[in-house]
This record gives sequence, C-alpha cells and structure tokens, in this order.
Amino acid sequence: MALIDEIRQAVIDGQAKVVVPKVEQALSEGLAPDKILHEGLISAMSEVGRMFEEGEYFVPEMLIAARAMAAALDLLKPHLVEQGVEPIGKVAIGTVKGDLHDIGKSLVAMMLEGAGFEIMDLGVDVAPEKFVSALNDGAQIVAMSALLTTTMPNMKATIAAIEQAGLRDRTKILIGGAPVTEAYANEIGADGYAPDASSAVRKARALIGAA
Ligand code: B1M
Repeated sequence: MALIDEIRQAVIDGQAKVVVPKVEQALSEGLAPDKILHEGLISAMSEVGRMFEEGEYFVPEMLIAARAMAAALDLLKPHLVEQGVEPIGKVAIGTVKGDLHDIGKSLVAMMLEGAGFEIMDLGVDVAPEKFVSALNDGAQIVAMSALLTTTMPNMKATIAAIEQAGLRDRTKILIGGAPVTEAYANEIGADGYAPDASSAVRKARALIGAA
C-alpha cells in the first residue's frame, strides 16, 4: 500500500499513534503537505462520514478518527502556515452555536493564518454574542462554520446579532461548512461563501480588498 493510503487508512481506523509517524515519514520523503492533507486526511474523513451514514461507524469511531486527524493536522500546521507574515486583516472564526465540529474550522483558520490574517479562534459552539464581542475587539471578518443542517440557522442568528449591535456595516461575513451553499449565504445575507479552506482564503482576501 502506498504511504498516502496507509495514512488515510490509519485515520479511518482512528490510530493516531500510527498516523503521526507516517505523516512524519511522508514529510521527510518530500510528499507535499497539501497532498497529505487532501488525499490522506480529508479523504479519510469523507470515508468516515460515509461509514457513519451507512451504520458501519457510530459516534465513538467518528470521534476517534477525528482525534487521529487532529494529531496529523498539528504536524502539518507549520508546513501549511507561513511564519512571520505581516497581518493583512483580523478574522474572528468559530463553529456556530450548537455545533461541535472543529476540524474544518481549524483548517480554514490555519490556511487564513498562513495567508497573513490575524486569527481570533473562538472555538466551537460559539454564541452570536461571542462573535459580536470579537468584532468589538477589532475583527473585520466574521468567519462561521457549520457542519449540521440543524445549526446552519445559527449563522443567520449571528448575522442578526451583528446587525442589532450596529456593526454590520463595518463587518464582512464569510460562511462555510459541508451543508452550507452559496445560495444559503445569499439567503441569509452573508458577504461570501467558500466550499473549502483554500477558497476561504481567496474569498477573505477579496472581502477586505487584498485580492
Ligand atoms: Co458529525 N456529522 N456529528 N461528528 N461528522 C457529520 C457532519 C455528518 C455529515 C455525518 C453523516 O451523517 N454523514 C452528520 C451531519 C448531518 C447533517 O446535519 N446533514 C453528522 C452528525 C449527524 C453528527 C451528530 C449529530 C451525531 C450524533 O450525535 N448522533 C453529532 C453532532 C454533535 C454536535 O456538533 N452538536 C456529531 C458529532 C461528531 C463528532 C464529535 C463525533 C466528530 C467531530 C469531532 C471534531 O470535529 N473534533 C464528527 C465527525 C468527525 C464528523 C464527520 C465524519 C467528519 C467532519 C470533518 O471533520 N470533516 C462528518 C461527515 C463528513 O463531513 N463527511 C460528520 C473533515 C473536514 C476537513 O471537513 O468540516 O467539511 P469539513 O470542512 C471543510 C469544508 O466544509 C470547508 O473547508 C473545510 C476544509 O476543506 N469549511 C469551510 C468548513 N468550515 C468552513 C468555513 C468557511 C469556509 C469553508 O468559512 C468561514
């Protein structure tokens, strides 16, 4: 089995102790971090999602796979994030209220950081007021992630809270996450939607006129 497939399989099996040395080996053999990310880790999580949908995996297996992926992401981070870049803008990022999925959000945060944004990572299950208070602390962009159809409405609730606080005019709002679409972004009045972490960077740059 090729090393990249071994990494993918070890994430699916939730074997963090196997994934970490294999990612180290892949990096030392010169495999591109981007390839490890997409073909190894992200592809593994899609498979885990499929197995969950089909009843082969349950929440504990999903969680263990997510931990293995997070351990691998820690290793990849320095390779994906360029150090010492002058900040081009400040982004408050979080997964919306009620939603505990953090891998995609953290990946987007990492890529934005790598592109020179200063990141305020608010974590998961972030209430609308917390996004508002980050804006009061100087964020220009609010970046919201949602992985559940049931938590997507909290993006709209957050936009309403930002409007109510009188901060909508000076705020750019970017949304994303597996169930989120461009049409939904338009419907709730967000300024941008991105389907993945690299397009989130392009969108964020465009939103603040740094494209
Ligand atoms: Co959950 N889960 N989960 N889960 N989970 C999904 C999302 C699901 C699709 C699985 C399935 O049924 N196939 C399903 C949602 C169904 C739906 O609503 N349509 C689901 C469910 C149902 C649940 C629970 C309700 C299960 C239960 O308890 N019965 C529960 C909810 C808990 C809660 O949040 N309140 C739950 C729990 C969990 C775990 C805790 C076990 C774990 C998360 C651990 C963690 O994050 N630390 C988990 C996992 C791992 C998944 C899957 C398998 C993988 C998610 C992931 O990390 N993907 C997921 C299935 C799937 O996605 N195929 C699933 C990898 C990640 C890199 O991709 O997050 O999509 P993603 O991010 C991408 C893009 O979406 C985009 O860029 C990223 C990189 O390219 N993106 C943005 C994300 N945010 C963005 C923001 C942007 C722009 C782009 O701008 C701001």
